[in-house]
Order: sequence, then C-alpha cells, then structure tokens
Amino acid sequence: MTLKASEFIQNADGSVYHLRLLPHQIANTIITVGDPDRVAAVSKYFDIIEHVVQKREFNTHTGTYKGKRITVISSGIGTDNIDIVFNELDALVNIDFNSRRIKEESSSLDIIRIGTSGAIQPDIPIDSFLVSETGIGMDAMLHFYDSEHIQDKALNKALKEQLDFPFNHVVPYAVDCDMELASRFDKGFYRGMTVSNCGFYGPQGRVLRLPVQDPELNSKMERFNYKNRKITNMEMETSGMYGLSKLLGHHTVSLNAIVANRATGEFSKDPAATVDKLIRTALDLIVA
Ligand code: R1P
Ligand code: URA
Repeated sequence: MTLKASEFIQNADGSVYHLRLLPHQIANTIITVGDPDRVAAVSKYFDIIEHVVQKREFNTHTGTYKGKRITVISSGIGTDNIDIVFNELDALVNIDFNSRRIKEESSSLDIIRIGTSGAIQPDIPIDSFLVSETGIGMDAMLHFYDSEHIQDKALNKALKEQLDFPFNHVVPYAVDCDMELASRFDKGFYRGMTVSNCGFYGPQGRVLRLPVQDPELNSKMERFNYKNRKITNMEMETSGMYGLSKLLGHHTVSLNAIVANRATGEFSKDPAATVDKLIRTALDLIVA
C-alpha cells in the first residue's frame, strides 16, 4: 500500500517532513539529545562530520567516531517531540522513500539518549550518571498507540496504587529499556526507574507561583517500591522513547546526567561539564 501524502509527508527534496533527512543521511546508531546545541557538543568529538541539517528543534549531525558511523539528533523537549523523532527515524529505515511503501524486511536502530535529569532519591549524587532500566510515563503520548502489550501491567498497577494521584487525567505506564544495549553502560552508572513527566514545573512538582494538585506526589515517588526497585529520577522523554522503540522494533536506552536532586534541593554547579563527561563516556562505550 502506498502511503497517502497527508500521512507520510516528504519535503520537495524528498526528505522526511520534520527531520529533513534522507535515508542515506543517518547511521544505524543514533544518539538523541534534547538541546539542539548539544548536537555539536557530541559531534565535536567525531573524526569527521559528513552531514549537517536542521529544521525547527531537530538538529542532526552524522559522522564517525573512532571509525563507527553515528548520527546525533536533537529532539527538543518532551514525548510529543519523541513521537515525531521516532516515527521519522523509523520511516528513514523502514519506508521506501521512492515507492512510499513499507519495506518488506524491517531494520532496527540502536538509539541512545544523552539527557539531563533530576534525581528524586536523596542518595543519588548531583553530577552522577544513571541508566533508565524502565521508563514510567506520566505523559499521554503512548496511550494513542495500541501499546498495552509492551507495558508492564503489574508495575502500572503498583504505580496507580502507591502514587494515589487523582489519575483521572494521567494513567502512568511502564516500559523497559533494551537490556542488551543497556548492558554496555555498566561501570560508573546508577540504574533505576525513570519517570517522564509532561512538564518541567507542576508535573515535576516544582512550585514557583502556582500550587500543584498533589504536593505529596514527589514524596510518594521517592517512597515507591516495586519488587525492591525504586523510582530514581525524572526527565521528559524516556517513557515515550522506550514505548515507541519497542513497538517499532528498535533498541533504546536512556542515559541521564543527574543535574538536580529534588529531595535535597541541590543543582549542579557545572551541568555543562557533567553533560560533556557523559557524552565522552557514552561515545567510548558505544564503540567499545
Ligand atoms: C528539561 O530541562 C529537559 O532536560 C531533560 C528533560 O528530559 C527535558 O528535555 O533532557 P535534555 O537535557 O536532554 O533536554
Ligand atoms: N530535566 C528534568 O526534566 N528535570 C530536572 O529536574 C532536571 C533536568
């Protein structure tokens, strides 16, 4: 079946709508970052950069690091953007851009997020690194897909019971990382369950001028216990990445630079240095 013009959108040069990329312009190993400026902070370590393109918040550099072809792309903030990035990255490998048909044999990508995050456990130090073993979605994006089969339903139930939030407008869902890809990022990384919120302020329990609906939500997350596993940190993309990645058949892991600790109230004195260290660590483990 040929995909309709309104569903799979190509720009005049044939590239995919938002990312403005053609299939040969991406590698099979993809690093995602939230901040468009962080793309150059990764690619400055490449041996060569063969392709650069930007549209909106989606900035992409493809090159090689120690001989391995890697694409680094910014997603902007939030799982709504992850919906665009993951569907269009998948299209780049699994849709024929000439016939506009889905390819008979599917290909999978290795996708590694290098992002910042706030810890909610007091014993996770500022400037440490954490691998998200599970993404817990407090956003709604994945619910628009037929996705219950890839969710951890027992964990979903525990979240609903223990967080006891007025969940009439948020249905938390849990999806695991790709364990094999995650096993590369072992030494020097904390591991845990990462909540992805649909906002940075109220949804992460930050009060500036507006009161939140449940002031106890972060404390309940800190106390949450599921088979002796804890919620460790919060950010804004991981749940959507794990969900879409599992549905589309890609391998994804989310690496977090802990720049804030919500339990202790601290923030990193040099977040750029911490992110740079995570970038260098991740690049070396990707090629190891
Ligand atoms: C919020 O400041 C942003 O930082 C985190 C969150 O997920 C959100 O995107 O990740 P990045 O540093 O990758 O953007
Ligand atoms: N990113 C987030 O989403 N939250 C934090 O607290 C820090 C970084």
